[in-house]
Amino acid sequence: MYSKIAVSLLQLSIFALSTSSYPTGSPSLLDISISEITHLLNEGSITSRTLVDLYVRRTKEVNEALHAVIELNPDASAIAAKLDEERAQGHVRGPLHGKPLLVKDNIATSDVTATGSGSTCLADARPKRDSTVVERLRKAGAIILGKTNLSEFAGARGVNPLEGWSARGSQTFAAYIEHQTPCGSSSGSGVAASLGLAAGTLGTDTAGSITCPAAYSNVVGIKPTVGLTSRRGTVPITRRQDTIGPLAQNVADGALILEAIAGKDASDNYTSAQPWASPPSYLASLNKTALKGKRIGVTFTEELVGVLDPEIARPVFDAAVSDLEKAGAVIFPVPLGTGGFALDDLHTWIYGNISAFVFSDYHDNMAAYLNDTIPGPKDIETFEDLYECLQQDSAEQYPFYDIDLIAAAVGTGVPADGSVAWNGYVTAIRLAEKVILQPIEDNELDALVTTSDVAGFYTAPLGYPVVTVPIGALPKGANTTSDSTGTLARSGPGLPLGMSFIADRWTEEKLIGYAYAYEQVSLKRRTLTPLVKPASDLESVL
Ligand SMILES: *[C@@H]1O[C@H](CO)[C@@H](O)[C@H](O)[C@H]1NC(C)=O
Ligand SMILES: *[C@@H]1O[C@H](CO)[C@@H](O)[C@H](O)[C@H]1NC(C)=O
Ligand SMILES: *[C@@H]1O[C@H](CO)[C@@H](O)[C@H](O)[C@H]1NC(C)=O
Ligand SMILES: *[C@@H]1O[C@H](CO)[C@@H](O)[C@H](O)[C@H]1NC(C)=O
Ligand SMILES: CC(=O)N[C@H]1CO[C@H](CO)[C@@H](O)[C@@H]1O
Repeated sequence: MYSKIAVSLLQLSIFALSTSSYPTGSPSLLDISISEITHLLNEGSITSRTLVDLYVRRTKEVNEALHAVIELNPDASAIAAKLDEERAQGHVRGPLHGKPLLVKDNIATSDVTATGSGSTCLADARPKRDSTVVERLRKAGAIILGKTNLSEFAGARGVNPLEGWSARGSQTFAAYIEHQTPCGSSSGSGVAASLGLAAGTLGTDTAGSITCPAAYSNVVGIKPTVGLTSRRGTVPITRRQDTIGPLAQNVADGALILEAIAGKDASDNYTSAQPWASPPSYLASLNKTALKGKRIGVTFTEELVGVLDPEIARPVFDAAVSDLEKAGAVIFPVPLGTGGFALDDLHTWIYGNISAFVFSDYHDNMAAYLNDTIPGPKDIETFEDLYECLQQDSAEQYPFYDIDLIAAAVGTGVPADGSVAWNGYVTAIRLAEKVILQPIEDNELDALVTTSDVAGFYTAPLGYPVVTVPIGALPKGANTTSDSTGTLARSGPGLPLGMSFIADRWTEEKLIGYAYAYEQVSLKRRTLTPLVKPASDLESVL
């Protein structure tokens, strides 16, 4: 749920910071945009079946090393053939027609793949129907290729499981430094988007789970306003904060996927808060001049950089700020708001107040999710059944990996609709408003820009949207650090960095525009080369 920050030294990994190794000439799935794929499909150079075949091959080439994908849908090829047929007959459903996408393992599908949120126990319970977001993607012509790995239960299983680890998919690694943390919890979605294992992916976010993995995997992540995308059929933590959004190679692809999944849904009443009859077009936001004259607050304070060495990281952020200026933004260096308190205290209090409602919400929201599933041989009908199974199923590796957060939810005596939960929620919002909203209001900002870790945490209770874009990587000389078990490198030269655009609820339209304008000036994604990347590519079929 929260990215854990621990510092310890790992053996120095040797690698070279490379300049661009992005393919020139023949297009590559590492780099191609969805609209370029559309062009190839329309001119008949490739088919969706070919694409499915390529993405499957690419996944197999890297998955043993990175564990980004949990399960592939064996029917994807047949679905692609049907969509190829539709295209041949002149019926194109829209820009996602025939595009293979991967979704996080906590997003329900009623196809042959399981939905487990990384848990072998939960995977046994079969969703009765597709989640709303998957329904929308299929209607738009997308092919659901399979499920991506994640931090089990989106980080809400226990305290010691590492980010990107799940019983169903094992440890996800990101591709840019050796044994790199993918961050969590949409770990596999970030890695898969980055390596072109699909044309794009879906992730979910409760407190940074799209924002952080996007940054660590050198991709764009859009965390929508809570209520812009329906959560029906997605494994919950708390509906007050859960949201579903895309991770993609570029802002335009993210906008395209978001446009397909956004909208009202009678089965998720948070979506009724949308201030329009239907959401605006996010493709229409893609305007290179979107930042011109816009007041952008930037805040890159020391604690924002977490385990990263501030002195080493700062030039990367400074260069990003210069690019914002190049794109026409008026820059205001602003600190995060503190309302006169220490930021550390605010962090602790927000965390504490979220804890006052998150477990009771988890308890109730999970019961509602399980109501829409059909129990399998493990007979999981209730959250309590799940809790029992987690302790007994050896694949879950309990007690080596704890289940403390599930235990807290199962054992909560706090009613989700009672005053303790409500008070915690309202207090968390008020505190987070001091940090994020205050500097926006005081400086009349169009958006606030900060590091992805900070953006993920402080926007969580507010339900604010966050758009994250690659800005480069930690340079040579950065310390290599790992988690306390030495499993995941959390910092080191070549670690991708992202920056996040934040504003009030329902402002995706402008944030996507700003992110796009910055991206077009900076084009940082292409300056990083993954250490592990798939070999199969379009040149073999074009
Ligand atoms: C929203 O939906 C949930 C679950 O379907 C329900 O418990 C809650 O009462 C609804 N709230 C409103 C304001 O309708
Ligand atoms: C892009 O934004 C500018 C304002 O910054 C506006 O004048 C222009 O019409 C927009 N272009 C498109 C294609 O929407
Ligand atoms: C909630 O926030 C208040 C400050 O507004 C703080 O005093 C309190 O300790 C926090 N609650 C928890 C459970 O951390
Ligand atoms: C790397 O870590 C060491 C030991 O913690 C510290 O002394 C040093 O300043 C760090 N290097 C940089 C570049 O920050
Ligand atoms: C598609 C794929 O490779 N899935 C693998 C994910 O990881 C688990 C655990 O290592 C394997 O059993 C799956 O085959």
